[in-house]
Amino acid sequence: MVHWTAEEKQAVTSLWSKVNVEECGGEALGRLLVVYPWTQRFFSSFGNLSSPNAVMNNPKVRAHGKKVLTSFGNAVKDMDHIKQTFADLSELHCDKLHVDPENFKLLGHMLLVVLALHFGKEFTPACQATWQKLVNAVAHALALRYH
Ligand code: HNI
Repeated sequence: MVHWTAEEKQAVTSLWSKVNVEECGGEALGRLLVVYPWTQRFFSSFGNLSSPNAVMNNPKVRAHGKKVLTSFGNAVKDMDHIKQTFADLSELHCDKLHVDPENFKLLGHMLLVVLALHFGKEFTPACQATWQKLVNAVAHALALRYH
């Protein structure tokens, strides 16, 4: 199990309380689809993904990004039980959606980019390191069903 110090928990919770899940979730998922275009294959029902602008302004991308980041927030709420929290979603993404688990890491990177851009100086190196640890833990939890 990943161990979290009180400072790390504090760093995660305090930034999270200021995150706009719709904006940041939509932006993170949009960037994933733009930077790694092969990930678009999972979202063929989302309509127009024909250009970076189309992706970033697509309401379905935004709505799904919000859903994903809201779910990510469950990791923030209970940082000591991340594996349990994502057990069902790991099963869904593996058995039903067949999402390659590498994509969970890529989305985690995109989320870090979005947080850095939104929070600027507040996203300190220590804050970055802690969020890196958190996105890694969530990606790992989501991938467990594949092992
Ligand atoms: Ni993901 C559906 C959470 C990463 C592809 N995903 C969901 C749902 C949640 C969710 C919640 C809705 C489940 C339901 O309807 O019961 N996804 C998460 C989380 C992460 C993540 C927390 C990582 C932090 N998902 C990804 C990635 C991909 C992905 C990286 C593909 C690149 N997810 C999907 C697809 C669906 C999905 C596809 C179904 C979409 C739909 O509604 O058709």
